[in-house]
Amino acid sequence: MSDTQAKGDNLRTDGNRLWDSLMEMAKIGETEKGGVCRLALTDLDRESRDLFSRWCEDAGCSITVDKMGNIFARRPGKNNDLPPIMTGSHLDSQPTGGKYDGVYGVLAGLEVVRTLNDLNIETEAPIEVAVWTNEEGSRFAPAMVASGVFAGVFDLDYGLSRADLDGKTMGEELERIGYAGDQDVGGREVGAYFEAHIEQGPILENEDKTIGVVTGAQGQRWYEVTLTGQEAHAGPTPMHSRKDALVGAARMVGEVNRIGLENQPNACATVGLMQVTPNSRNVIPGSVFFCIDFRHPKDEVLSGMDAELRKVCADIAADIGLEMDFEEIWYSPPVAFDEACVSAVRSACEGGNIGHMDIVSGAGHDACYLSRVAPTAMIFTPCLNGISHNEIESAEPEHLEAGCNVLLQAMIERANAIQ
Ligand code: HGY
Ligand code: MN
Ligand code: MN
Repeated sequence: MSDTQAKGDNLRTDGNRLWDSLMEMAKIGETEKGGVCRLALTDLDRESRDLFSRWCEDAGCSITVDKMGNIFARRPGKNNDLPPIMTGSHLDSQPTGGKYDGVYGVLAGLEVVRTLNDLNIETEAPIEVAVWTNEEGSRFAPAMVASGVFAGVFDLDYGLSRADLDGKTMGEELERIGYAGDQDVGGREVGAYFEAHIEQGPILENEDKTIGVVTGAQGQRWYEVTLTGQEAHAGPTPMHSRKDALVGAARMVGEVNRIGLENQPNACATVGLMQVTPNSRNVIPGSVFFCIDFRHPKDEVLSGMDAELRKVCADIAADIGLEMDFEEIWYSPPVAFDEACVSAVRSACEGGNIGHMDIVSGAGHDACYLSRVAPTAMIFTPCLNGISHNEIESAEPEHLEAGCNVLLQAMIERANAIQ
């Protein structure tokens, strides 16, 4: 490795190799509309984990798996007693997810390893590429639960006991797919954590910037609500005597939306999952289960939204005569990332003459929990029309390559590889 080559600014990853890996991984769980359905701990998730692990072993990494199924591909450094410089993201997807959400961060990490190999760069500290289990929070709630256990936010029993709507637990499913690892979860030092991810919103595209220097992420609150009224015949039952659980849920959905709109700019309020029982066209719904997702960058606003939601839901349930089980199942406060890591990302953009801007993440990421146990920052790249959590999710190869180059620079700087 010549002296000039060892200088950080001109190091480049192989964008074509990264793109080919993304397209290869996208075949696992691919959907007709060009997206992926690879729910956490399904056989397809196992297939993607196996492929990633094989690629990393081919690149000379050792693989460890912890008790939450988190995978760590480790590339040794000169001094392996140093805490690793870590990157990574997730391989699980939404039911109608895209090819890049999560996968990009995992394969950008692999591309960094492959590039370091190509250039014979030996970093001072070891490098690790992580795959975090169940980041999406789609099959199992809450989201980012496995990185949360790694960061000590949740205990292991809580994590393993998370169950899907069919009652299958994460622990059972980890065993079934062969990813119930033997390593303790977390409790070890991480020198720094960087996560590359598509923005999943329209800001970078609207501002015509290639990289988002992510300074933090907004807070989230998730709720599960079960309304119980009375099933009855849709014909003979007079309107005024009904206890219609779906009417109650519909009014509450309207209030969720109103609370979101009244806390602009920035508030987000969504009901994405609803189950109606018995879900028959001529039976008054006796029971409805639905989930609420609230977000805001300011904790105090999020608390205000929370208080208002609890009141309006109680009022609606009382008005219709419904029983209501209202549970807040998850609270993840707003996060500010580490100044030194954020500036490592920013200077990597400046060094590479890459258009960039500071941005706060609207989505949650495993980096939010890693930031509790390690200096952390994220690197965003644009996605077409800001659309994500949708099979049409799309990204430009050159943007993904630029993000990977920034990741390489930031990791090398922190791994103080340049002698
Ligand atoms: O919900 C989120 O923000 C992430 O996609 N888990
Ligand atoms: Mn993601
Ligand atoms: Mn996602």
